[in-house]
Amino acid sequence: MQEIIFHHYAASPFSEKIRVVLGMKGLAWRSVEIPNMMPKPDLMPLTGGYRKTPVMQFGADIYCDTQIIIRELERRFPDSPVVHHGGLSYAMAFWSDRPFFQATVPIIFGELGPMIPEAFKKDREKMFPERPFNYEQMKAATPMFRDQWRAHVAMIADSLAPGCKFLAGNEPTIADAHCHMNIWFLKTTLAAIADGLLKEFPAVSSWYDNVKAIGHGALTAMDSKEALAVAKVAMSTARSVVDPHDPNGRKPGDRVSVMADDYGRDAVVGELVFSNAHEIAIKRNDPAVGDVVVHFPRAGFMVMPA
Ligand SMILES: N[C@@H](CCC(=O)N[C@@H](CS)C(=O)NCC(=O)O)C(=O)O
Repeated sequence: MQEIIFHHYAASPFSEKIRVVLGMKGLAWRSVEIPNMMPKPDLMPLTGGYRKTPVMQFGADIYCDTQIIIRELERRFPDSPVVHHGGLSYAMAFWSDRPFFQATVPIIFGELGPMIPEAFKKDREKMFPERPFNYEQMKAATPMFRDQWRAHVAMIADSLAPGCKFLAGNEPTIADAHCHMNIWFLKTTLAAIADGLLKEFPAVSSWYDNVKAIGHGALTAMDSKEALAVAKVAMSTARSVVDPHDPNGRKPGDRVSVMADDYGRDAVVGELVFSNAHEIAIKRNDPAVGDVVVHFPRAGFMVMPA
């Protein structure tokens, strides 16, 4: 069986969501530490330009975005399912990844402001070209975002049943990972602010401790160069399939460009291998890795002819 190779960094909340899923599923995985800003010289040959964190690799198959990573982990490891309410749990990811995340980020950066390195600010301005990285503005807006953050946590509080360890009972599910991510982000960067906001919700704090206790599965470090070498000798397991319902009549072999529709909109260009309502897989080549197939979710991504 191909090893799970996970490209991430410790402080990344989206990575933490996946680390928790790996823990829930009790999986062993290889951990490749990537930089928290560009350049990412050993990641770009794999993704073809997608620069966000995290990325998952199985041999010569590369998965970009937590949505498709979760789907692929469920597909490859069906004996320990964590997604029980299929479609709607992926809808819940949008809540965690967009409005809840966008309320968490300014609270953190507004507070850390002057401590943030210049290179990091410049990098994030490139990722959000329409928005300057202005921590004074973020700080000024913090009261509004604290209100938002509290409202999102209240939604979690209202979903916890007395006597249950997790949101759906005594076994963890993907809902726990989605709900945990932003609380983890605030707690690990600004514990006092998080604890102040959580005081009102003691049940959320107990639930949070239960999710934390799941751990991250069994990880062993891998050097980024080794990950490139794994891709180079592997062959993608993706098979070419025509999507009979593609609303735009795309077919295998078409050259397409895929990019996120929110931020970090770097386009990845390749030849379509297969696509369906949930996933698009494109083949590309890089001298460092040979042929690889890069997989993206459909919701939240744009596909254009290249
Ligand atoms: N929709 C993406 C969002 C990922 C994301 O925004 N990740 C942050 C880090 S947690 C990021 O890429 N930051 C810039 C970087 O790491 O270079 C996903 O679900 O994976």
